[in-house]
Amino acid sequence: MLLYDYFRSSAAFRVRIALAIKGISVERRFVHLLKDGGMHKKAEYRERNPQALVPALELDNGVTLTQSLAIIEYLEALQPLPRLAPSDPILAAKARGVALAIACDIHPLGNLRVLSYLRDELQQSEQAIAEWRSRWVQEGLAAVEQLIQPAPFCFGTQPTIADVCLAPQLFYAARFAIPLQAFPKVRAAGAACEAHPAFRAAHPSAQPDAE
Ligand SMILES: N[C@@H](CCC(=O)N[C@@H](CS)C(=O)NCC(=O)O)C(=O)O
Repeated sequence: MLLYDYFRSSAAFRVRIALAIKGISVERRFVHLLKDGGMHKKAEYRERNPQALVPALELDNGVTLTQSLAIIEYLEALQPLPRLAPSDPILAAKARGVALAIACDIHPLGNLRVLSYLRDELQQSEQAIAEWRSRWVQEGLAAVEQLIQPAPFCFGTQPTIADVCLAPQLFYAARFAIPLQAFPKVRAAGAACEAHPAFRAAHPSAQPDAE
């Protein structure tokens, strides 16, 4: 399998964490989001992912999967253990709820294309963009704070899909100095992720394309 990856991409980071937890190794091709106007916007990549977003996972039979959570579901089906969805159906739905709160309702608002639109087309200042970024991350994480039950991961002693989405969102928050003091449970789950070998291996700073 071949992962189209970019070290700083939160969505690609999720897939790298899932791969590391499951011990699945893949080849990688790096798609730089900034160089040359964005390699993800070139026809060669769009053929694989018409959304022009990283990641994508090309399977050995030539089929390409898009969307990090769909890719992770595929990996879970391919190799069920260690599970990323808790076996208890209520906990599974809660973990998925947190994953979706992050992946659907927080992350897209801070994405490169959204911020570029604010900056370049709506002529917003860097200060306005920083406020936008911080506003949606903080509002989203305030809800996540209410939803998780860290022990020490979001829903128990093992990382779930909720942690797989939370850790990259916290990396993003740290990168832009977004304050997290108001979210002690989120910070506790984040600390558990930081100490976990799979999250370390998947971390942007540990990738071959890191800058
Ligand atoms: N919902 C998608 C989000 C993918 C996504 O937004 N990827 C970002 C990097 S984290 C990207 O490629 N951004 C390029 C852009 O905004 O132009 C997923 O989970 O895979």
